Amino acid sequence: SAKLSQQELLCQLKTRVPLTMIKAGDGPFKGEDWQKYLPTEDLNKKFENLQRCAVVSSAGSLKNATLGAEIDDHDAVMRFNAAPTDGYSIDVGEKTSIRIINSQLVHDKQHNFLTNPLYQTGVLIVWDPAPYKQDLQHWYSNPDYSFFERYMEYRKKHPEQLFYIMNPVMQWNLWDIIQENSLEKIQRNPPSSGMQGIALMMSLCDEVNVYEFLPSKRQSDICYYYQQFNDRACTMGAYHPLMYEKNLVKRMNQGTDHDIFHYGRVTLPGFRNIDC
Ligand code: NCC
Repeated sequence: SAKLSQQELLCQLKTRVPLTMIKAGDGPFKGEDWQKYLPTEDLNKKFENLQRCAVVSSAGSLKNATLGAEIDDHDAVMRFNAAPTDGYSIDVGEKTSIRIINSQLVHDKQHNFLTNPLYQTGVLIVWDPAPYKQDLQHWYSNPDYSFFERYMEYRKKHPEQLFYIMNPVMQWNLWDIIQENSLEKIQRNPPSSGMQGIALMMSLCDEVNVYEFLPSKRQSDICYYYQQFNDRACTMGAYHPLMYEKNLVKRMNQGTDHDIFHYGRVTLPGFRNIDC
């Protein structure tokens, strides 16, 4: 396939990966309970006109990055899964506006999702590794990790906190673009939470700074900034097509290589600022 220019690539993302959350009435998400528990407020209504946004990967290379003040200086900050700020704010900041979590975290008891205060700040968005482009009914009766019940429980306990379920169509539209722009055939596993979050923030913000998704000079085999645990696969990918995601983000980067090397920082334009 012909290699797309940066502009063409950005346009593909903008036109093919619109923000799509499950709404009451979508396919099987009908009936009284879903009516009650799915947010009625649009995510882009809640976050109208965000200017500068930060996406903070969970990478070990954020250790000793001292990027906290810079990250908190954004209008909105996105974090992932169990990534904490308490005790790490000098490196990663303390603001959390949106947290993307996978269905495994909601499902697995060990995370104490219903009660851990970590999850009670900002807007939550959960996604599940649904099968490739099946209809919602098929997914609903057979999610990768059954999380729908605990989602409702959480909503019951924390009715004030906005909490969305991502429509799987979004992750697979994104996957298509990653595959089309890679030289090899990649496995059909959904993009990482990080990559999904980047696309989502490009929908909401004028400009998106992504931290330590493309590793800086601090790159190491340490998996997370918040755990003593080494595994190269965290940065390079095993289940998720992380390496291909990172190549794509590198091609869309409007910042400098200096920014990547020193700050692990990539700068992407929001969809509003991409003319197609
Ligand atoms: O590891 P995880 O993601 O929570 O990390 C969030 C996002 O940060 C980016 N990242 C992380 C570490 C690293 N060294 N480099 C990075 O670039 C990635 O973009 C990643 O998506 C996930 O994507 O949902 C994932 O979730 C974990 C785990 O389920 C959760 O942390 C909850 O405990 C997965 N790990 C395992 O299942 C063991 C991970 O594969 C992907």
